[in-house]
This record gives sequence, C-alpha cells and structure tokens, in this order.
Amino acid sequence: MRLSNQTLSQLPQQVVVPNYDRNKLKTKIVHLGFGAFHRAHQAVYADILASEQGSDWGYSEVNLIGGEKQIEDLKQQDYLFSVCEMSYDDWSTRVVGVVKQALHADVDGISKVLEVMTRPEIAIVSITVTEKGYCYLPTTASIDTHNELIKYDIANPTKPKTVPGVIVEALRLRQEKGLPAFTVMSCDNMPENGHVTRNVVLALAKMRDAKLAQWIEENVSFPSTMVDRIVPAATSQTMEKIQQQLGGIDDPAGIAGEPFKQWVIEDNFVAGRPQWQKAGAELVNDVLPYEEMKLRMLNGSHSFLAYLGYLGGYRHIDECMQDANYVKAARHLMLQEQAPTLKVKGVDLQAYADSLLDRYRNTGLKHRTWQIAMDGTLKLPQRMLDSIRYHLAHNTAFDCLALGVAAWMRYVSGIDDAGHLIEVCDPSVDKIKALVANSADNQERVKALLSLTHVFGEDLTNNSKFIEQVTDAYISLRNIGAKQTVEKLAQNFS
Ligand code: NAI
Ligand code: CS2
Repeated sequence: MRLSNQTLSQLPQQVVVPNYDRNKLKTKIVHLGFGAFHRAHQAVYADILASEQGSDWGYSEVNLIGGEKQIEDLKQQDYLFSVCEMSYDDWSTRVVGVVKQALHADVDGISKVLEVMTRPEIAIVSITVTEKGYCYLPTTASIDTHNELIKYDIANPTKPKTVPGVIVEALRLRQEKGLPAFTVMSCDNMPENGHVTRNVVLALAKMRDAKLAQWIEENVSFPSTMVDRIVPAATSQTMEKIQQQLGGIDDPAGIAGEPFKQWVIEDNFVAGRPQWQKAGAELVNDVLPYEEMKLRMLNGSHSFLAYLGYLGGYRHIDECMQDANYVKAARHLMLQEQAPTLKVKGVDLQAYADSLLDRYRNTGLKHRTWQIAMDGTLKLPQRMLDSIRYHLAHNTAFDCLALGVAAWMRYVSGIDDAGHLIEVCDPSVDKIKALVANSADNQERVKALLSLTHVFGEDLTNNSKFIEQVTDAYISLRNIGAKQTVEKLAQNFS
C-alpha cells in the first residue's frame, strides 16, 4: 500500500501528518529541482508554517533535467511525501502536505511548466538544481556561453531546457501579459547564490532582448540564501527504514536527513513571501557572511573529508570521524584556515566547528564521500580556493587547504589508495580525463590540472607558492597515501 490521502489515517500515531486543509493552499511558489534537499528543507519549513501558522503558501514542483521518477512518484500519491529525521538510530517522521502540483519538463512539456510560471499568483520561483544547473563559470560568476544546453537555449529561447533559459522565458511571458514579476531565490550551495542567479538570467536575457533584460533588472529580485541541512541521497536501506516508520506503507518519494536545519535569507522579495521567520529561518539584509561561513567551514571540511576519506577507503563521512587524525585535520582546517578568512560577526566559530564535527559523527546519515566528492570543479572555488587566496595575500599558512586541493587532484586521477578505479562525476570530466591521461603522475599532473583556469583562475594557476604546496601534498598522497599524509599533517596540530 502506498502513501496517499486515503492511507494517511493508517499511519502510526507518532508520524506527524498535515493538520491543515490542503485544499486551502494556493500554489504561489514554483520550485525548480525536486531533489533530496528541497524535500527535507524548504518543503518542511512550508509545512511547519501551514500547520502552525495557517500559511496558505503551496508549491508547484518542477524538474527540468533528471528526476522524472520523483515527479511521477508525487503524482501517484496525492503529492504527499514523508521526511524523516535521523539521529543515530533514533528516527522521527512527518508527512509534508504543501505540494499542490508536480511537473517534469520532458514528460509534461516545457509549455506546461511555463504556463504555471506565468500564472498571476506565482510570487516566487525557488531553485535547488546543484551548482551545475546554473550553467555558470565560477571565475566570472556568470553564464558559460560554451555550455551546450545554453547554446540550445540561445537558439530555442521559447522552448528552453536550462534553469536560466526557463526563468528568462517565463519572465518574458509575464512582461508580455502585463503581469508582475516574481522573486527568483536560489537555495544552492554557491557564494552569493542570488548574485550568480541574477548574472546568468540577465546575461541570457541581454543576448535576447535588451528591453527584456532591463525589465528584469528593474522588477525581479534575486535574494541570496544560506541553506543548511545534511540530506544524503537515499539508499535502499533508507527507503526500508522510511517504510518501517510509516508502519509498512510505501513512500518512494520519502527522504531522510539530519535533525539540524538552518536557513538565512536576504529579505528582498518583490511579490511577498511566507513568514519563514515563524518557522525558524533568519531574514537578514546581508547573507554573504553566513554563506561564506557555511561554505568554507562546513562544505570546505566536507570536501576535504570526502576526497581524503574516499582515497583512504572511508566510504562515509561518519567513518572519517572514527579516525582521530582526520578529525584533527578537519578541525584545524575549519578553525585555523577557514575561520580567519570570515567576516561573520557574533558567531562562536569554535562552537560552530565542534557542532559540525558532531553532525558528521551521526551514524544514521551514511553520507557517501563519493556523493560529496562529485562536481569538484564547481565546488572547490568557494569551498577552498577563495580561502587560499586570502592566505596568499596575508602570507599565512594553508597546509590543509593545499592538501584538500591535492586530494581532489588525486581523486580525479581516478585510482584510490587501494588501487580501485574511481567513478569521477563532474561537468568537466572529459577535460579532466584528457589532462590526466596526458600527464605523468608527478608534478606534471598538478600542472596539468591547474590549467583548468575556469576553476583556478589565472592568479592561482600561476602562483608559485600555491603550486609548490599543492605539488608537495600531491606527491605525499601518491607516495604514502591519504591516511598517512593526514596522520603526518595532524601531528603538527593540537
Ligand atoms: P539531488 O540530486 O537529490 O537533486 C538534484 C535536483 O537538481 C533534481 O531535482 C534534478 O532534477 C535537478 N538537476 C540536476 N541537474 C540539473 C540541471 N543541469 N539543470 C536543472 N536541474 C538539474 O540533490 P540534492 O541533495 O537535492 O542537492 C541539490 C543541491 O541542493 C545541492 O547541489 C546543493 O547546492 C543544495 N544543498 C543540498 C544539501 C544536501 O545535503 N543534500 C544541503 C544544502 C544545500
Ligand atoms: C555536501 C553538501 O554534497 C555536498 O557537497 O557538502 O550537500 C552538504 O551536505 C550540505 O551543504 C549541508 O547543508
């Protein structure tokens, strides 16, 4: 039996179910990217608001590329899905009821998606499509015109495939119909994610029609957000546990994440917004200090642990936490190499670092190092490289950061310390593979990978101190492996 309106009453008593009239919700937010994270984050905030504050903000969920099954699953179960919180072996579950509609561009047609986005009542288009969904270059924070899908959208602007293309076309249709604009809110892990979103949308609009671009500039806001909740991709074990939580009822759209969640939002909405602050979100004028804190301390240490952990044979983050040297090194990275680069005020960064390590220890999560390791070319810049620039400018030490970059190089070289092949996933994987194939496994490899200037920028590619430190770390990883390299480094730390 499957989760649906009909089976809600059969769920075990401890499962929290919608206590509000779902028919009274209005579809005011279109969300692009119905993946794991959105379900356990923004959807839960909306569900809390509906059940505790009488909010009528409902969602239309859209997947543009990938995720056909998730949309189909939603349709099959009256748009209900469950979200579990897992704290070690202790799980709790709520069924989220704020979704009113679900569409997939390839299944329902892009025209249908655009029709929904041009309804007068749509106030917000929010996004969680991973960094690559923005089709941007980290070095310019703007559109990558060499991206094949962007080329397609430039040639077929009324039938777009990409996130920027779909937003531009929806806004053009709204302008044409004399409708007000909506707010575009990125919830992806990029620094100044609102700024990046604005840049890619405006760049594409300008290529199409200067007047449209001007209308967007004047009418659309692109608030930045800092989003946090660890939500690993669900495995078959996760799905089994969700079913147990639901007393045997099946929910293929269910997801599980850690109990912690945080959302800091730039308060800049052109057509209204839910009262997210009443569900625990923080509405602020400037999100950047929070974004940088989270991207460098959390995501930076996550990537560090992911590359070094994977190479050393640790398949999950909680396994890295069993290795005292990895813990020491991650803590040093956070407090000595990331914290000094931050501008955030009024946060106890030592307590923050310790709370992150505690969250990583949660054995319920089973967060794969392989998952975090993917798409490194779009993650390294904000997680490690910006901090390295800070240290180069201040002449301060960045041993862990250099090791993190070297570990990424070793990882994308494709063989772990036990000699097993690594399945490397990255939007630049073809370029990476060619560079690896054509370079010797020594300083040449480092030099070859540093030629990816869209990742490292001309400045780092040519910085001798940076090259030297990354090369030393790379050679150590090659000679003695990740575990011993981390052990050697950690000996210097208290
Ligand atoms: P996921 O793989 O479960 O979902 C990815 C979503 O993005 C899917 O809906 C897919 O259809 C869409 N997508 C992928 N590539 C796309 C493209 N090129 N164009 C358009 N749509 C595309 O991933 P998950 O866990 O939902 O994470 C998504 C993003 O959310 C992350 O990359 C990150 O930026 C952010 N995030 C994730 C957290 C997590 O712990 N999972 C926590 C904080 C932020
Ligand atoms: C992770 C993040 O996959 C990754 O790259 O570092 O998704 C991380 O789990 C979240 O940002 C936590 O909020």
